[in-house]
Parts: sequence; structure tokens; C-alpha cells
Amino acid sequence: MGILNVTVDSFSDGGLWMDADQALRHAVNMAAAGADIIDIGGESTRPGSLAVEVQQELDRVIPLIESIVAECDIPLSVDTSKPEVMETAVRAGACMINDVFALRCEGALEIAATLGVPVCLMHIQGGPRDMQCDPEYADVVGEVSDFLLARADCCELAGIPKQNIIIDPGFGFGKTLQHNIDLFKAIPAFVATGYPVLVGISRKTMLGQLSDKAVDQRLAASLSAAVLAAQAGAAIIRVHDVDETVDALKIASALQSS
Ligand code: YH5
Repeated sequence: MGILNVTVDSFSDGGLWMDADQALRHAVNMAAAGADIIDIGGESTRPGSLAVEVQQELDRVIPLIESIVAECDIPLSVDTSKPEVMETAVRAGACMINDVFALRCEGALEIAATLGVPVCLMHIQGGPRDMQCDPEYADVVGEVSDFLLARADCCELAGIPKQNIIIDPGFGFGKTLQHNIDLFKAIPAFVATGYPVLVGISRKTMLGQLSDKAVDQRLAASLSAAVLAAQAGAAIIRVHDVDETVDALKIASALQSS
């Protein structure tokens, strides 16, 4: 899954793809590089970021979805928590919803069920503004998996079929380095739930902490984590650097013994 941010304050590529034509070209390049899906987000979820109004998010995301759909047939996911954006994006051609609030905003669950597309449910402790203020867990893996399984049950009750549910531990969303490490090592346990697992770790702070590298120097760290996540059974890896990640995953899959 290639990341396409259309925000002005995203952490690692903020403002880079704000120009509509550039954003479209970046999407086409990621598709050509081997992305299976492109995740389009119009609201930054970086720590301390501000909520974006519905109309502003629509203005950022919908024209881009329309232009990508017109240009190539790569599947598109919309990274949003707002039911209005989910609905408009899917009607414009997006075929998946990626929600860091796991469909807990008012109306989101019902709209997602009506739209009939796959949904990714992510775990977050707190909200984007306060999530990195001293996150605490008694048992991080147990709590995150209980949360995700409970949200998956809510989705099924609301009419979302099991095969349309993807789960994500939410690396960096209300977690310390140790919490992120514990969750990463537990990827096989999340995979064992039977739901496809999405891992989003590309360029994140935990990789900076482990490699002592600035955000624009985390490619090797991101590739290493992507290979390990795939080997642990993750179904979808959300990344900035599609071309490099596709190579890394190709080599890992060709050279690993089964
Ligand atoms: C995710 O994990 N993450 S947005 C900070 C960075 C680099 C990247 C400090 N949306 C996820 O990508 N959706 C985001 O450098 C997501 N899973 C799902 N499902 C944050 C992000 C980032 C933040």
C-alpha cells in the first residue's frame, strides 16, 4: 500500500503532494512501481495535529481520487475517520476505507456497512492531539488485540462481512517505543486471529529511535521492518517508498526457505 498524503502538515512528507498534478504523478509512479493499492489521506494524524473540517478534507481528497481513477486502475483506499468523506470517496471510486479511529466516529460504522467495501480498523490510544502523552498499558498486546476484535465484532453486527475486515495494531498511535516493539513481535498473534493484518511503520518515530536517524534517513530501517512484517504474516504493508519496498519484498520472498 503506497501512501499519498494531501495534507499540508504530514510528518514525513508534509505538503509535498499538495500540488494536484504532482500528487497524481506520484500515484501513477507508485502504481508503476508495484503498489497494489494507494492510500489517500487528507487529514494529518501526526501527534499534535489539528482536525480538518469536512469540506476541506473533501476538497483535498475527492478531486485527487477522481483524477487517479481517470488515469489508471490502481485500487484506492481513503484514509479518513469522517463518514461524509468515506461516502463521497467511495462514490468517487475508492474501494477501501482506512480509519485510524476504527469506525468509532458517529455514523461511520453505518456508512461503511452501507458502502460495502473493505475496512481497515486501527488501534489508537487517545486522539492525535494527546496520544503520545505518556501512553500506558498493563498488557499492550492483549489490550490492542481485545480492542481490535471488539471493533471487528461491532462491524460484523453492523453488517460488514468478516472477509471485508482488516486489522492494524496502529504503530506509533499512543505507544512508547517498547509498546511498538512488543506489538511488532506479536504480529503473528494478530495474524492468528484470521483477519488480514495491515502494518504501517514506514519512516515512523520508532524506526528513528532504533536507528538514530532523521525522518528522511529512514529508508533502510523501513525496508527492514517491511520485510520482517511480511515474513510475520502481515497482508498489507503501508509505505512511502513503494519501489524500494517492492524490491525488498521480492528478494525476501525469492530467497527465504519455506
Ligand atoms: C497506520 O499505521 N499511519 S498516518 C509519522 C511518521 C511517518 C509516518 C514520524 N495512517 C497509519 O504514516 N493508517 C497513518 O514519521 C495509518 N495504519 C493505518 N491503517 C501516520 C504516518 C507517519 C507518521
